[in-house]
Parts: sequence; structure tokens; C-alpha cells
Amino acid sequence: MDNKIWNKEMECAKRSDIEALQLERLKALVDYCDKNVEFYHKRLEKAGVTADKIKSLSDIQYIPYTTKDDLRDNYPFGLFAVPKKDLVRLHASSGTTGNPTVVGYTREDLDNWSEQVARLAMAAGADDETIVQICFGYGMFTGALGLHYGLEKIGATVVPTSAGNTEKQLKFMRDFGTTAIVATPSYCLYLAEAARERADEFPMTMYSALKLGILGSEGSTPEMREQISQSWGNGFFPTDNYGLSELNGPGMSGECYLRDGLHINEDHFLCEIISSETGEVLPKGETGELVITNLTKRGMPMLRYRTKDITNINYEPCECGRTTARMHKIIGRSDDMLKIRGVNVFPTQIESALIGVSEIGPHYQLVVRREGFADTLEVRVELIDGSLLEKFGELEALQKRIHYRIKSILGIEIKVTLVEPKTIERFTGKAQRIVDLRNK
Ligand code: DLL
Repeated sequence: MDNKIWNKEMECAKRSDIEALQLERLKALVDYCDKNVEFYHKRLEKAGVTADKIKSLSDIQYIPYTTKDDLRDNYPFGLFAVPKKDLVRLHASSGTTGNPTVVGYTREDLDNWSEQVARLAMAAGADDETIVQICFGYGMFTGALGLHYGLEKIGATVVPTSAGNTEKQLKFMRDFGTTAIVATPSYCLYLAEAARERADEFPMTMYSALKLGILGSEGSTPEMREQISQSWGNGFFPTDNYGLSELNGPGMSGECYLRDGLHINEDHFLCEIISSETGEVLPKGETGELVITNLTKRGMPMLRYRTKDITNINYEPCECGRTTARMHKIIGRSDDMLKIRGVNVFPTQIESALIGVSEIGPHYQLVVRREGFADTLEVRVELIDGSLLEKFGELEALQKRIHYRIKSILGIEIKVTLVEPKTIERFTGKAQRIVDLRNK
């Protein structure tokens, strides 16, 4: 596999140089926020923090956290640091309740964002010969436009198909010789399944140019990734890419061809890991909630944003030559974590237990209910062959097998329900696996 690096100077810099740059940028950012955003000015003043008090990177701990609620409370423009005439783009994240969170970008922000994505796209394996279909919805979501401009920057040919319309997605893939797709892992898998269903008319060899998945915006276990790879065949190689709208969108971190952690664009993002419960900063290497400071953002700067995403960070250089720290694939979200009879359950744990059972498909749903005072969990999975539903003995044996696999990971009782093929909802954007009926 080719190992091209877009910005060697930054991506392979000495750790001491990276940290020196981060410190310089952090001080400048604190000063910038203090002078330009009333919200930060008040927070910093209350905490007694000024730029000249930041002497080392660990002094970041004195700066208060920023949360999604802060963004919602200051909807729409309360956290912006520049007059509206200096903004050239707005995006908003799709919250399910209340106000969405709005983000604003200056021209410099858009340039930085494209640079961040360009690096990660090349780390994943894209270059100027790549023909890439962007299957994220174009619109307020940051995924499509973010990847679009970063991929154009490295000279890739972008095909902006947007989300949905399976027939057209597949037709363009075959006719254009698409070599890479940008999508959520679940939609990428869905497209592969759809291609297989039409294999009598359009054999899978017609997609043989398709080699790379620049996937992200939702989690995927290594098992799910393997399934995606096998479904497309032809050596398809999925990579994981992480980001969030509040910190630009995609471009925060992504995997290189070694897929041993997601390289962080550390000259733009300063990351910490904290305990979700106590808010305390955890020692390097420990697992906890990711907190990110966007060091270069002008339109809407972010100081110590609590992502609620659970991971850990490895500061060792990678064999690909990059020296930037790598975050572990997201393990879960602190607010997606289910607490079932005192046990912490992440959807990813269940996913890894399900994948590998050949009789079931990769789509699943977790239904949480409250029965009496206890919460119960039902795992709904699809059979690949619907006729099994009539074979009671086989069905029961399969149910027991899945139950055992999950129970041996979680250590608690769950209910497994096998449902007919293709009855669990598919998503073109982020998959919603949890159905929480506890307050219904
Ligand atoms: O999902 C940005 C993005 C777009 C990243 C395209 C990568 C590719 P939001 O819609 O604001 O932004 O959602 C951010 O999605 O806090 C995570 O919980 C989750 N998420 C994003 N990427 C990953 C990933 C975009 N690779 C929220 N693995 C984040 C796991 C992810 N979760």
C-alpha cells in the first residue's frame, strides 16, 4: 500500500516541536477568546485565567470546559468571535431535541478545515488519482462539504452523489470506475448488500475499481469493518475517520493504512482525556471522555469542548512515519452508554458479539425497557435466511448461541429476538441503534 503524506512537515514533526506550537497557539487562543467572545470572557474571568497564566500545556486544566448545552444556550451566534460579515459558511448539527448547535467558519477556517481533511484523506490512501463518491447528505451536516473540499485539495475527482438513491449510487460506481467512497460504515455496508442483491445483472467484478472507504461519523467495530470489506470484495479497504461539527466536522483524526489508531491533527487540535464522572484530567494513555480545544478556529473558537466520546490516546510515533498522536477508535459515547442492572453497556460491545454469527445480518437494534425497577435489554437481529423462522429447533439453537456470546461479554441477562430479513431500519446517515422505551 502506498504511504503518501500530505504535509510531512506537520505530520512528521518532532513531539517537542508539536507541543511548543500547541502551547503558543493555546495562549493566543485564550487571549482571542477573552477579547472576542463575551461568554468566554466571563468564564475565564471567573476562573481567574488569562493568556499569560498559561505557562505549560498542562495549565489548560484551569480553563473551564465548554459543553453542547453552552452552545444551545447561546443559540445561534452567541459563541461567535467575528462579525457576521467575516463568516463565509454556517453549518448546524442535527440535535434530536431543542436547538441545533450552529457553527460558523471564516475563510481562514475553511482553508484550515480543507488542510485537515486533505491530510487524513491521503493518510487513508486517497490521492489525485482517486475518484471518490461522497454519499453523505450535502446540507447542514458537515460530513459532505468537509470531505468534499479536502479531497479536492489533494486533487481527487469528487463525485458529489449525496445520500440515498441506491440505484444511482451503484450505477455511477460502475460507470465512473469509482475508486473510493465516503459514507457512514452502516451505509457503506448497505450499499454493498444492495450491490450483491443485483449481482445477477451487475456482477460484483463491475465494482473492482472500488478499493477505499473513507468512513466515519459513526462508530464501527473491527468486526463490522471486516464485514464491509468482505461484502464489497476486491480488497476493499475501509478506514475510520472522526470529527464533530463543533470542531469543524470531519478532519479531527483519521486512520492511516496501518489502521492502528486515528492520527490527530495536533497542530489544530489539543486533546485531553478526562473522567466523565468527575471531570478530572486522566493520566496519558487512560481511557475516558475526549475533550478537544480547537487551536486555530477563528469564527467559533472552542475551548475544552466535552465530546462525550470515549477513547484513549497513544503518543508513540506510528510506523507510517507520522508522529502525531493517535486516538483509539471511539469505544462509545458517555450518553450512549446504557446502564443495565448496574453494568455499563456500549452498543459496540454487542456489535462485536454479533458479527461473526453467519446466520445473521450486521444490522441490529437495542431496545431498552423499564420493567418494575429494572432496565431490560432486548437485542433484535435480522436473519439472513427468513425460512429459519419456521424451523423452531434451529431457531432456538441460534438464539441460544447469540445469547451466550453476548452474555459472556456483558455478564448480564439480555433477550435476543431474531427477526425477518431486511426488517430493521436502514439509515443513509448515522445509524440509530438504540430504541429507548424507558420513559414511554
Ligand atoms: O459526524 C463529523 C464527521 C463527518 C466525522 C464525517 C467524520 C466523517 P457530528 O454530526 O457533529 O459530526 O457528530 C459528531 O459523531 O461526537 C461522535 O459521537 C460521532 N462520530 C463521528 N465520527 C465518528 C467515528 C460528524 N469515526 C459525533 N467513530 C461525535 C465513532 C463518530 N463516532
